[in-house]
Amino acid sequence: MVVEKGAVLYAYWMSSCSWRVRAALTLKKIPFEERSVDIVKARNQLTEEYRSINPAQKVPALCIDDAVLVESMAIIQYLEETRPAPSLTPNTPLLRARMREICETVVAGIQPLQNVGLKSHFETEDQFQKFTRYWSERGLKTLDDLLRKSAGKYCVGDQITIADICLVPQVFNAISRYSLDVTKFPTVSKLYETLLTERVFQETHPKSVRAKK
Ligand SMILES: N[C@@H](CCC(=O)N[C@@H](CS)C(=O)NCC(=O)O)C(=O)O
Repeated sequence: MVVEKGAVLYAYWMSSCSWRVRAALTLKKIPFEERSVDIVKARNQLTEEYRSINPAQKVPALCIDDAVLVESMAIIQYLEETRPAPSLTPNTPLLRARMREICETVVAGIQPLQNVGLKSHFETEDQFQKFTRYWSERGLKTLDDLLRKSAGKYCVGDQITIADICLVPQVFNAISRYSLDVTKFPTVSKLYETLLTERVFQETHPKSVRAKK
């Protein structure tokens, strides 16, 4: 049995990668304290102090079991292996592959291309928005096609998996930060609406995090 010694999550309320880990911790009922790293205004991720926590100077980072872990998917995988219940992974190789297709599409195909850290590399806000909206829409279209093959009540069948943990924060970003019309992607849209009613996504929603501050 793992004895919990108070996990600390370094995160930002609006960060989709932070939301992934917050949701995994919540689903697995692991108590944690969230410490805010302001990645937008104060840009605290760029300090040397934070660099000693996460060499990539990004959120999230999780201190747990006397270790500091970075990269949201590595963190979630660690939690899956050390705290297997409830499982966030389907029980057949094919469904696991379906889950990973969805995760990769979000984690590698969308999120890095809309990350706030890219902004300063564009001459205007307009150019950044155009770039980011293009890649977000293209990724959402991919997700819609993939999800038509895998979805039940949730992204992969009827069990909440890591795919759902990746999907919800990304769709939230698409709507709230980039004003995309996600109803153009009906399967994504329907799943998102269903998932938002789940307690885990209500409790870990950026608005709930902000309200607690
Ligand atoms: N692959 C990383 C991506 C981390 C990442 O891009 N985090 C964003 C917030 S979602 C961030 O900290 N951006 C600030 C920056 O790049 O300066 C993960 O999944 O943890």
